[in-house]
Amino acid sequence: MSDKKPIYVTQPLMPDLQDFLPYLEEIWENKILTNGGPFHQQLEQALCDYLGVKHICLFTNGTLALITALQALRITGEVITTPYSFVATAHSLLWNGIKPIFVDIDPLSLNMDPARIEAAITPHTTAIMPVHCYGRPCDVERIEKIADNYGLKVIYDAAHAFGVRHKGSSVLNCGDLSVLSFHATKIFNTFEGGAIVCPDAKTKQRIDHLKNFGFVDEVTVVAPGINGKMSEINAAFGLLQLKGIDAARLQRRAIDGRYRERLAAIAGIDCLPAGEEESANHSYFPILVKEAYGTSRDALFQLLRDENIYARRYFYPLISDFPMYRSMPTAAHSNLPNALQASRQIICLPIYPGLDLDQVDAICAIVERHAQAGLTP
Ligand code: T4K
Repeated sequence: MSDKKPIYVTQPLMPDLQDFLPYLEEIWENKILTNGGPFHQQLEQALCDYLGVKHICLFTNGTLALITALQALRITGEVITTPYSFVATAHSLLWNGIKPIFVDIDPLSLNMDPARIEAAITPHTTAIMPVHCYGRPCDVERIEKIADNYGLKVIYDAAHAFGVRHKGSSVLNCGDLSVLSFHATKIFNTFEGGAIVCPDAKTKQRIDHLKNFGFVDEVTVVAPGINGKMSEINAAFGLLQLKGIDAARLQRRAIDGRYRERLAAIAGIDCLPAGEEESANHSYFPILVKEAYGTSRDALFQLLRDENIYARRYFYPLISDFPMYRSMPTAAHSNLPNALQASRQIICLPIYPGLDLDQVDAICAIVERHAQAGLTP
């Protein structure tokens, strides 16, 4: 075990504490803590402006936002989704009594393979829930075409896709709804938090009712809603955090570039193809550890840990391998060969503002040292 300071897969962007105090003083002064207070309203507007979207509904976390997005569009029956994601994607379906139908991913983008969607459609299918994995846009055009042809809704799990653009516009404008996470591990965080991006005021209104128990006014409840409201303290933190987001993205970009440069020559270590510089958010730095590397993925993962580098295997195991999913016919490994392979090869290396390039070099040196080392357990 190394005595070096641990390096985690990510660390949250933390503004200067002094800069947060005026926000806290204002909350203490006006005593509005939640229920759509002034900071909540300001953050909604600021995010619409920053992201280039029309309407946004803030939530306590991304998972409740996913659950509510499905409620908002009255999705039932079966939903086609990816097994290669964080469990919250499929859990949001189960919480709505919806059956997830897993389809395989594309081996290059690691996003849902649109070529697999049509074969998975049944008379019970009502929607598609793809994930912009690592913030890399799905094949939104092909997904939209299929959804239009079959009359299906599309809800993007865009938990990783804060600020990502596609063909000149926010990727969050694709599909019927997009769901963001503002968890501590995300590039933009509100400690905990999330949001639904929606295209029109009417849908926003329905979502706002749903996240507030279904209340329309003091005496009218129109739906069995939930309590999903973001508090003022979280919203205030978001407003402050937004001021540093562009600088943080530039730092992430530099780290991404350095990894690519340093890892390029190592046989058996594949970086995912670089996204368009200006439109990517560099929220993760995934590598695939292939056979030619000579050391197995799990051995490299452990070797990094031994040096206090806490890389993560996002996403291993596959969602479809967890007990509540694995007996489903579409969870069979034979149905998901690309997802299975990626989950066995993936490591996400540390990337966050504040990780300096010397540390990136040190991580790359470890990866380099064990190339062809024959340490496969
Ligand atoms: N959909 C997708 C595709 C998602 O990735 C997620 C969340 C969701 C939906 C659901 O959104 P939320 O309901 O969470 O808003 C983390 C996060 O807990 C989770 O939010 C995230 N995806 C997932 C990909 O990663 P863990 O189990 O890896 O978290 P944890 O606590 O091990 O943190 C990883 C590292 O980050 C730590 O080693 C150190 C650092 N860290 C973490 C926290 C929580 C900090 O430095 N400070 C912190 O406060 O799941």
